[in-house]
Amino acid sequence: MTIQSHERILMTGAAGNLGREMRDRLKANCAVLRLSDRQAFGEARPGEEVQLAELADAQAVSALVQGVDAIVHFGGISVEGPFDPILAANIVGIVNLYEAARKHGVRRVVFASSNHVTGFYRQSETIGVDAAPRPDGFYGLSKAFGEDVARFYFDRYGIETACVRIGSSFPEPRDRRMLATWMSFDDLHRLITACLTTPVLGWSVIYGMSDNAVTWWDNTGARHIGYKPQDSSDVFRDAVYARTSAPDLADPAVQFQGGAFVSMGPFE
Ligand code: 15L
Repeated sequence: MTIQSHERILMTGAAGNLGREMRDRLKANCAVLRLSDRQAFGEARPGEEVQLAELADAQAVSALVQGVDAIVHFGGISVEGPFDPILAANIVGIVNLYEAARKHGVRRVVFASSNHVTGFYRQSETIGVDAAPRPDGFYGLSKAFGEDVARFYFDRYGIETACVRIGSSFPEPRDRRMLATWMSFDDLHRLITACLTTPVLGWSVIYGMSDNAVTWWDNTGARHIGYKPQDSSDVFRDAVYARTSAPDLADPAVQFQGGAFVSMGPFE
């Protein structure tokens, strides 16, 4: 059962892959779900508000955050690419979001961080939630910055954040790497619900993954969040092996946890 813990939750990135999946699920967590993205994505449905905003626009973000009591932040750029758009949406954007949260008294944020914060750890390693960042590109760097911004706003202003280092949240694992990194949409919603409802969140890091037999991440240090995955990539394993070839161990995408992201770019 999902606990309706909040009156009004803001979800940014509502038109993105995960935003679209979480839209209906998150309605169980609040009386009103405020949805935002940078471009129009349709009308509000019952129980929703729609408010568009560019994350780099501080005034628009302030108006967006006014009146909500928690934020689920999926907005911004979610893949590796050139620095300038990442600077605007993920770096300026995250500061704008926390400044708005401070001004309007928002107490809790669920930040969609990414496994690319630690993408340069090896696939033969298991790391915990306290592993030092080893970003694998501009995107991973921007998420590491976002985690630091969240930590500063907790230390200075007491705004609690879960930095969810999401693995690969797709309908099913697309390749052998994702057997380790996969998280079902329902588990993502369970994890967000846990972050929104645990009594004391503080500033926390947790890896967003299902209960996969092969894993590179140990969430033991985030047990206070109370996330219990109920799905597993294991049911897809035979099919994934059947349609993919054996990994080339000399390929950086196979050596490092970030997969193909570790060798994207340079972009000019
Ligand atoms: C991410 O952070 C991306 O948003 C997503 O599209 C996937 O590429 C995922 O990481 C992954 O590492 O599989």
